[in-house]
Amino acid sequence: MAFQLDDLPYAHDALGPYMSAETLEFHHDKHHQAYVTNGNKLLEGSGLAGESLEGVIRQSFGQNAGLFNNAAQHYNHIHFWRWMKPNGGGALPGKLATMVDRDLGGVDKFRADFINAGLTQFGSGWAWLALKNGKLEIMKTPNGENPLVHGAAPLLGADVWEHSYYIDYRNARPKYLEAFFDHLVNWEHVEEMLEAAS
Ligand code: MN3
Repeated sequence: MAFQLDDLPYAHDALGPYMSAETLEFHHDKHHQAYVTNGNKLLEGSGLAGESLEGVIRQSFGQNAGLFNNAAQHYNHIHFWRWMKPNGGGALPGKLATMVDRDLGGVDKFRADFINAGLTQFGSGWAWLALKNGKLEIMKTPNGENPLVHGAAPLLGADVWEHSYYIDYRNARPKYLEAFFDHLVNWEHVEEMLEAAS
């Protein structure tokens, strides 16, 4: 199965003013495309070409760094585009809200801890809401790594590579993460991934 880049699920200028068309033109059309192009080259002859994307990620982790980085970033970005929507943010859907109260101390603490995970990820990486052993957890990972290789299911990820925010926020990663959580997150897609994982 070759990797392919799908179109964004909205127009490039649909997430303004929180994420600009210029950011999405670079991030989706160039960065994500590069993960797809390089991943396909590395998939050839890897012995994993028949696997699902998740299978490639799990089996290349710790074994084939080049393929893992590109395949994991492909997966992360497929969902990253769907984890955002125009006029996002707002109230959490019912099942997610109940589990956030139970496992993460309520939505305000979840917001603070998720943003803090993104702030304290030194260098490039991701902040995550994940489901592990039936409970919600906040995680952070370097580079392209994601919860799939840590026995967990990713439910929401914030890309904290500089390419995700430098055009719009320069070095202000906190402002980017606050805008992401408050104005961009597509909580319905998070709830769908929670349903699929539980
Ligand atoms: Mn990125």
